[in-house]
Amino acid sequence: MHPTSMGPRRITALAGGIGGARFLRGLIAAAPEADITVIGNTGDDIWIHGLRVCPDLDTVMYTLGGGISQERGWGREDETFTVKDELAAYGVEPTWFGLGDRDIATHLVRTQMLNAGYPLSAVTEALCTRWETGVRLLPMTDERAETHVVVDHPDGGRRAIHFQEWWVRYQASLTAHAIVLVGADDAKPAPGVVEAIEQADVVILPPSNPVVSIGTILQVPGIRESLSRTPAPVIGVSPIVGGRPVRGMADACLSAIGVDTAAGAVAAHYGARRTLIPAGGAADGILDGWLIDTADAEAASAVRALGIACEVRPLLMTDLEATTAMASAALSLASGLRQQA
Ligand code: FO1
Repeated sequence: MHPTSMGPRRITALAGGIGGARFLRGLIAAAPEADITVIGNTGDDIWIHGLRVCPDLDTVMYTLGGGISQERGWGREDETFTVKDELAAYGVEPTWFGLGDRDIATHLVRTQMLNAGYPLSAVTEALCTRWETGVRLLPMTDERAETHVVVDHPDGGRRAIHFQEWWVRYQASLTAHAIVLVGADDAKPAPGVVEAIEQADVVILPPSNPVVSIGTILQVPGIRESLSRTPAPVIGVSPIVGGRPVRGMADACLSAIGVDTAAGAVAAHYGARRTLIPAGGAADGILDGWLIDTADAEAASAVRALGIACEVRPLLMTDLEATTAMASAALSLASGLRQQA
């Protein structure tokens, strides 16, 4: 820990898509001098029309680079869908996943570089050069590992479909019996990921989907272990406010793994890194601190009883100022814990 007068120098955040990216804008504003590394979820990645699409990496890149579509939260601002319409005119499937014309340029560059043998981490670094995101964006792994969801399929029978088909085509309306990261066993953390976690002054879990974003990153062998080892405080921000997900369909994902859609339940699911309960034995969780919204204040004591420090703060990212306050609260909770250590 080499704290500058203004706080931590090295911050590492695990991030998914839209909620995580929005939080990162506040984190940058709250710690402008810090070096921020973002470990991005790649379980959502998919081959579409021969192009490799990395939705969560692109959402972070576009959001921090100022190119995101504000109303969609994904894809580009000022977007057109001429190619998508032309593909549909040819009757080419899938038509349920729309690639914008500007967005396609990103996927063309990525696909060309991957075909030339560059690892996804090098591709991501190259793409981010244009966007000047202000952070170092690392994929969780350079290997292919994609989230699939086991559903009762409309055509009958139970089968695994790609996360994007479940999320976009079916709007997560099909009951998810299991959510599986296909390829996880052969995946390893991308270059720099373990170091970014173990050499951080603070590790942050933004309010991303705890199952298909944060949970997916934790399934890459070695990443959860790094979180248990790092000397940095690990602080999470609840994605559940007032018993409901702030956006997206985290409730459909949480019920798939038998976790209640509640701020305290998600903290218990992540688990305490160091339990304060003497009889608790060795904790194998990842959290030292947890931010919950004022609407869930009654959950604070149960979270603390798990051995996780808990602060109650407004957690709705209504604007940059609100998000910056959330990030500052996470950083001050971390510095408080470091002083205790
Ligand atoms: N989400 C949709 O609901 N409909 C789409 O057609 C769609 C296309 C799309 C294209 C590129 C991209 O990066 C994201 C896209 N998304 C779309 C969002 C995507 O499903 C989500 O951003 C993540 O996978 C979940 O966080």
